[in-house]
Order: sequence, then C-alpha cells, then structure tokens
Amino acid sequence: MSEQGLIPITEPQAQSGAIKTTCAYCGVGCGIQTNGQQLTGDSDHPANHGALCIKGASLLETMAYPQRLLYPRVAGKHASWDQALDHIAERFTQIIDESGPEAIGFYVSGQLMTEDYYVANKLMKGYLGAANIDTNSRLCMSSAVMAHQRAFGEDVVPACYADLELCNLLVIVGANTAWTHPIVFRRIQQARSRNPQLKLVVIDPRKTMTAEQADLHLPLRPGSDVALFNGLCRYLQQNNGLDERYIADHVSGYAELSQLLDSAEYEPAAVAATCGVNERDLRAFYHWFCREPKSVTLFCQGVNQSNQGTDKGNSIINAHLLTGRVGKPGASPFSITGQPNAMGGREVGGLATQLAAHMGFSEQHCDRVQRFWRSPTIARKPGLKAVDLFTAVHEKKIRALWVIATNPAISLPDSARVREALANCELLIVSEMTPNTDTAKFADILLPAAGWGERGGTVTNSERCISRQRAFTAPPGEARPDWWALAEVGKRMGFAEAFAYQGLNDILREFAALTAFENQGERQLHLGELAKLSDAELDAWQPARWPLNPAVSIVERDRRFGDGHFSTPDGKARLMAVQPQLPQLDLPAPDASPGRNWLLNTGRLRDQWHTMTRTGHLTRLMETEPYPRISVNHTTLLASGLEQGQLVWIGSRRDQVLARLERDDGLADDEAFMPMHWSDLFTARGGVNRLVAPVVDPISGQPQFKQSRVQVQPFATRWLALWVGQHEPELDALGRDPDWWSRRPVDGGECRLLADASSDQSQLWQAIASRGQWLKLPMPGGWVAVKLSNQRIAGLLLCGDNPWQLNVGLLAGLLATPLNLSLLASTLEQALAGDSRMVCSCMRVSERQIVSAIVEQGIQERSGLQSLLKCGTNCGTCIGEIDKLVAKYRPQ
Ligand SMILES: Nc1nc2c(c(=O)[nH]1)N[C@H]1C(S)=C(S)[C@@H](COP(=O)(O)OP(=O)(O)OC[C@H]3O[C@@H](n4cnc5c(=O)[nH]c(N)nc54)[C@H](O)[C@@H]3O)O[C@H]1N2
Ligand SMILES: Nc1nc2c(c(=O)[nH]1)N[C@H]1C(S)=C(S)[C@@H](COP(=O)(O)OP(=O)(O)OC[C@H]3O[C@@H](n4cnc5c(=O)[nH]c(N)nc54)[C@H](O)[C@@H]3O)O[C@H]1N2
Ligand code: SF4
Ligand SMILES: [Mo]
Repeated sequence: MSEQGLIPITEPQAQSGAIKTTCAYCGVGCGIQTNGQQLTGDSDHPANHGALCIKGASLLETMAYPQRLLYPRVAGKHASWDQALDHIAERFTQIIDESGPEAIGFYVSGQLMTEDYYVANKLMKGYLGAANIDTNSRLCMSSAVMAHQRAFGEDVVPACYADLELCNLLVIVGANTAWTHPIVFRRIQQARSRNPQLKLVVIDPRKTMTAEQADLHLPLRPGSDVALFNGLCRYLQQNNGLDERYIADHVSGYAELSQLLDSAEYEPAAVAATCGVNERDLRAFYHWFCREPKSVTLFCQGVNQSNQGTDKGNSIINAHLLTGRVGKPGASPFSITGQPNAMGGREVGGLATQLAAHMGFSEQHCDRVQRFWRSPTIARKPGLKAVDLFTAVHEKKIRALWVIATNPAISLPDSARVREALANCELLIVSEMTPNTDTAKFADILLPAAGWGERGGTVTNSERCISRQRAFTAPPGEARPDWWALAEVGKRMGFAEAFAYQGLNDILREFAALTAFENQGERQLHLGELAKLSDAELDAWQPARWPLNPAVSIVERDRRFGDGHFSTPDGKARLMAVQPQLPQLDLPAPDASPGRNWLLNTGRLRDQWHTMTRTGHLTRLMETEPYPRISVNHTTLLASGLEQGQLVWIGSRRDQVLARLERDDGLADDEAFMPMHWSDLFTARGGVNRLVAPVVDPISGQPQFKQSRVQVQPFATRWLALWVGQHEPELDALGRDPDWWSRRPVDGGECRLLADASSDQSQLWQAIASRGQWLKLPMPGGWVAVKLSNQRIAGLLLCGDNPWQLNVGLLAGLLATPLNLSLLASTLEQALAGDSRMVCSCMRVSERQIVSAIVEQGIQERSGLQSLLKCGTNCGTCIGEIDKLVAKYRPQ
C-alpha cells in the first residue's frame, strides 16, 4: 500500500532513549517519560511535575489489550485498507447523492488527538457539507462550553492549576476530584499542607473521598445547585460582598439578575430547605466566599450532566462575576475537563454546534472558514447533538455513521435504543483498537486504530496547556492513526488536495493558521505561533498554554479575562438570571415496593476508565472494585428489606440490570450510586445506561446522567459460584448462560463470578461433570470442583454461600500446577479466609495490612503508616481512606 510510507510511525527520540509524552487518560494531562520499557512522570511537565496516579503509571501494562484489531474488516471479513477505504468513500458519495450530506454522521471523541479531530471536522463540515459530527464531549463538557459562551462570549477556561494552590478558598462542586483528577487533587493536598488557611468546601450529594477531606461538605439535594448559587449571589448583595466597580465596568445583566434574586426563596434559610442542607453550614460557606477574595470554584460532571447543566455552570460563574473573581491569581471559576483532549476537541470545533476554531455558524464565520479551507461547500447550520444524532440513526435519517474512539453502546443514555440504532444502521463504521467493544460488535466496517504510544499528536488539558503525545513503538498489524483513515476517505471522495497531509505537523500547522486567520484578537483561541514552526520544532514542542499569539506575553497566557475584557461584542461578561429546576425523572413503576424506589446517581471509580476497554484487563486496576455494584446507605438498606451483598435487579422505565447491593453511608436516604464502567464485556446485565432516560439539558444537549428513578427487586439466587480457570468455564451442558456472570482478570487465567435463579447446585454440578475430568470436594458452605487436565489443575469452581470475597489471586496461583491435595486444601482455606480490599493500588497495600498496623503495631497516625507500609505515598488518592481507617481503628 503506497500510503503506508507516509505515516509518521515514530518521532524523534528524546535524549537518553526516552521520549516525552502525556497520559492517555484524564484531563489533568500529566507528562510522562518512557522508553517503552519503563515509565515515569515527567518532572518538567507543568501539570504534574513528575507525579502520576495509578492509571497513568499502569499505561505500559494496559497497552497489552486482550484482543487487538489488527486489520480492517468489512462485513466481518479481513479486508485491505484500500478495499475498506474505497468502500467507505463510494458509499458516502452514493448516500450524499441520494439523501444529501445530512444522511452521514460522525461520532467522535475527546480521546482523539487534535489532528485527528481537525481532519474529521474539516471533512464533515467543509467537504461533505453538513455538521452532523458530534462527540462524546457532548456527554461531558458541553454544558460548561455553553456556560462559558453565554458568560464570556467564548469557550475559554480562565484559570490554571496554580490557582488551586494560590487560593484560600477552594469550592469543589459536583466533582470527585480525589478519584477523577488525582494529580490535581494531590496538588491541592500539598497546597493545603503548605497553607493551613486554604479551606476546602465540597458540594456533592455524596460524601465522596473528596468530600471526606473537606473542611465543609454540603450534601445538597441532587440537582439543586442553581438554588444554592443564586442564594450565594443574594448573600453577596446583602452582605457587602459585591465588587461594584467591576460590575459597572465589566459586567452586563446585573438588573435582570437582581430582579431574580429579589425573592425570599434565596434567603439562606429557604435555600437550606430547598437544597436539604444544614443552614449553619450553608451560611458558613456563604460567609467564607463573601469574605475571601482568593476563591476558586472547580466543577465537573455533577454540574454538567444535568437537565440544567448550562444554568448550573452560569450560576457558579455569576458568583465569580459579582465579586470580580475571574482569571485572577487564585480567583476564578474553573471547569475541569474529563478526557485527555476534551479541550482540543472544543478548539477544533468537533461539537456539532460549533463550526471550527471557536467560530460558529454566522454567515461571516462560515464564509471565513470556507475561504480558509478553499472548500467546495460548508455546513451553514449546526448539526445534531449526540442524543439526537442517535435518534436520527434510529429513524434512518442518518444512513451511515462513523464512530471513532468512543463506545456509545455503553456510554450514551437509554442504551437499549442506542443499540437498536447501531444494529439497524445501514452503514456503521467503527474505528477502534479492539474488536471487542459493545459498539464494535455492531460494525459493518471495522478500522484498526493506532493508539497511545503508537501514534503521536497534540492534546490540550484542562488549563489550556498544549502538549504532544509521542509514539515510542510501531502500531501492531495494520493499525493506523485515525487522521490518516479520515484523510484517505477525503482523498478518495475527490478532495485529494485538501487532505494531502504528509504527517501530523502539516495538520497542526493548518489548524493553527485557521485559529489566527482574520483574528485581530476577537477570538482568544489563537495558536498562530505554532503555524510558523518547522517539523523539527514541532517535534520538540514543550508544553505551553494558549493563546500562542505574539501579542500576548508569556505571563498573560496563564490566565484569561483577568483584565475584565471578554469576548462578547461589548467586551463585558454576562450575568445570567437562571431559575432553579428539578431533575426531570421518569415516573416510578406502578408496582414499585415502598423502600425500593431510589434516585440513582452514576459516576466513576478511582481505578477504572469509562467502559473498561482500556483498564478492565489489568488485575491490579480491578482489585479495588471487582464487581458491578449499587450502593445505598444503612437506613435505605434496612427500609428496603434487602440484604447487603445480595444480587438485585435494578429497573427503570427503560430496562433493567443486575448488580450487587452494597452499603455506603456517604449517601443520603433513598439515593443510590452505581459506577458507570461495566459493559456487556464484563458482566451479563450491567451497563447502567440501560436505566438512564435520554433527558438532556435543552441548551447544551448534555444528558442528565446523574439522576434517574429506579426500583430494585431481589434476584432469586439459587446458586452462586466462582470460577478461576485457564479458560472460560464450559457450562454448555446447562444449555444456556447462567442468568448472571461478572468477569475479572486474574494473572494466568479467567475469573468469573456466576449466579443463577433457574437451576440448583446439583444441576450445576451435572452440567460441568459431563465435560472432562473433575474432582469434587466439600468446602465450608458448599463444594469445590477441580477441573483436571493431565493431572494438572485447569480450573476451580467454588460453589457456596459467599464467593464474593474469595481470594482469587491465591486460587489462580494453583492453575497449571500438578494436583496436590494438601496444597489444594491449605490454599482453599486461605482463599476462604477472604481477600482484603486494596486501599493503596500504587504501593499495593490492603485494608488488612493497614488495620493490623494500627491495631497490632499501635500506629496512631497516617504518617506512621506511610513510613511503615508506604501506602498513600505515591499519588495520594487513598489518603482519605487511610485517615478513615486510622479514625476507625485507632485505640481511643
Ligand atoms: N478514575 C477515573 N477518572 C476519570 C475518568 C474515569 O473514567 N475514571 N473519566 C474522566 C472524565 S471523561 C470525566 S468527564 C471526569 C469526571 O469527573 P467527576 O465529575 O469528578 O466524576 P463523576 O464521578 O462523574 O461525578 C462527580 C460527582 O458529581 C456528583 N453529583 C451528582 N449529582 C450532583 C448534583 O446534582 N450536584 C452536585 N453538586 N454534584 C452532583 C456525584 O455524586 C459525583 O461524586 O473524570 C475523568 N477522570
Ligand atoms: N451513566 C453515565 N454515563 C456516562 C457518564 C457518567 O458519568 N454516567 N459519563 C459520560 C462521559 S463524561 C464520558 S467522557 C463518556 C465516555 O464514554 P466512551 O467514550 O464511550 O468511553 P471509553 O471507554 O473511553 O471509549 C473509548 C474507546 O476508544 C478506544 N480508543 C482508545 N484510543 C483510541 C484511538 O486513538 N483511536 C480509536 N479509534 N479508538 C481509541 C478505546 O479502546 C475505547 O473503546 O461516558 C459518558 N457516559
Ligand atoms: S491524573 Fe489523569 S493524566 Fe495524570 S496520570 Fe492520572 S489519569 Fe493520567
Ligand atoms: Mo467525560
């Protein structure tokens, strides 16, 4: 294939054989140094100064996907790139001829590089000529984007990470930063130990690990943020907290906001009642915010993923505008991004509601972008937002859909409908690293993508810092960077000149030139300096914050809008008079039992990444939370009549799923929490988005993932068993899959927990006994069946009362060993004694070790545990949990 020679597979090596790159996971954007064998944090990177959390530190290990997609596949058959790309180009051309360009959709991702994103956007909007390209950032950052645009006139994050260290009051709203942005949280922890004045307030319905470490936690009623921040604004008015000069000079909309706030419903007592928080605590927060000029408000999905996500963002920004605290050292609102290049996607214009490079669909912008692209056509109006895009696929208005670097079968709300749409789509193209995702299973054409470490590119993190990812190994098989596949389709559709990129740097320079094109300072997004750099200079690029515009000095680049001049037509920021609204919920099922009718919140776990395609196969990342769960507090558990640890059905008006019922006293009564991560790859009926209604914020189109109405019912477990084996268990003789299973990785094999409601233990034994050679032994609470192959142990099936806590690592150690009955008995005994939960994944320290150091060795302080066991000494994410254990077990 001629094009192959053009792909820049490796980039120049940094000295000492190691290259500098950035992490593939969260929006903190940590710098990494690696030679492909070892990996460390990059001590020169401004985001992390050398620190990494467990996900970043495990990147080399996670690169070994259990199954990589190595070649293109068309209709399930191995195809050449030429065949696949020609096929796509022909079908696109045909569909456009028949149904117009709106019949084609792209659904892309904040995990793409800026270059991939730019080419996708240019192809769709400038060459196919419609704007039906949206991204998973719609599910993630679109409310913040709209809030920024409404308030500042442009989607610009005014702050940088240093502000989190410079402030004296840090308010975290709807974010579990300790788990989701661990290295930012570590910087906060360190700043707090240097500056005891720094107060941390956390506003979250759950007492998360972040809230555990706060000076004040406001466990507000889900969805009530706008009332809380409107109350703050009124408090500022009434307690001399306004910066009147700033408001007069730099802000519009004050009269409308004042009128809204002129209501007793925003008095602290009334707000406390609306939000369900203690009035004294609320007043303490208001007082602190009113008096402390150096305050930063950090927010994420508890704000964005709501039916009024945009309004929530604006209500936070209002409080900062009223006090003149925007873009100043230690004083700013700060929307933090989720994915590694969520910000880069916003820059190129990957959202259907933007055209390109911070320009919209005004005639002037469309003409300007079209002239720059010299394109035959240009999208003239916004395209469909993610949820609507999939509705259009479902309705067959979109006939061809290209999904790149995202897993919508799991991550979009109302998954049953999304799956129907994917299954019935006339032409579904999926670009992936693995064929084994819930979305890839529906694809007509699968394109193998080069992933982290195999391809380079540019990313922008939460603080507008542009870094480069660099390749250090060749992609396997015929995997190729996504931009290349997109450009090839463009060329094959007849746009050879527009997509004749020789490599990443050509694309980056073109994008940078677009940001500077006819930009006399109206658009803050200005990367003009990049456009002038040579390949060698771009390859050696060091992280830097935009604007990259000679008119803006290096110091000024740290923060934006600090001078009070905004990107609006009149240069003033806009206050938005926003009214509180309740979450929009499905009605409860008519037969829902009292006490089993809960409000479901969803979010992330510390050690997993999204749909687990990247992290679920690594034993040590699965150890802390190996099974899908739903948690409620003690009171709710009692009221439900259900038991902690049992399997339950969780149903909504949409669908139902199964998970283990667990207790978490950090939740309010009748509020439940489920992690978002489990997919059909890891459990029989997981996928929390089966339950979530496709309710969206009307302004941003972002789904309300954080609130759903659900009902629970017990699952009538008749047997529960744990399988640890070299291969998957053979249960064909059962005639079907067991009703429930959940998979976790173990070293050297497969591990599954299985449960069934329609057969009993003896039927299970019969089902396996008919296949191969087995040894069945009694075990306390049940039995164990040992599968033998040439007198070696090939698998163990433990059927009993409580296989949840068995130490699977010890059992896996028996695989492939010759049968030795006394060793088997002693290992079983130890395994039955249970596994201890891993508290510190980085240093691999379990709860049992920590408790024994406290109880048996009399260690009274966290610092003692840190020096003895080293727990909490790397990324610091588990410090809150260590403190909790110290408080619980320390002799009084
Ligand atoms: N370990 C890990 N880290 C990640 C990711 C991951 O998958 N795993 N993903 C990355 C991505 S893409 C993103 S977007 C970020 C997300 O980062 P976060 O937003 O910090 O994470 P979430 O767990 O989704 O939700 C945040 C919190 O919102 C709270 N919440 C729910 N409803 C409300 C409400 O009405 N009001 C308020 N104030 N709070 C509410 C929830 O209880 C939850 O604790 O994480 C990034 N980092
Ligand atoms: N209930 C609920 N649902 C949610 C959320 C929630 O809080 N609650 N959060 C939402 C948010 S904020 C987000 S960001 C989404 C995330 O949801 P998704 O984007 O669907 O999740 P990922 O698992 O990150 O999927 C990325 C896929 O891209 C593949 N991949 C990785 N690198 C590359 C590459 O370079 N090229 C290509 N072609 N493929 C690649 C990976 O193998 C993986 O399968 O989920 C959303 N859904
Ligand atoms: S904090 Fe985020 S960017 Fe940094 S190492 Fe962890 S996952 Fe990667
Ligand atoms: Mo996200």
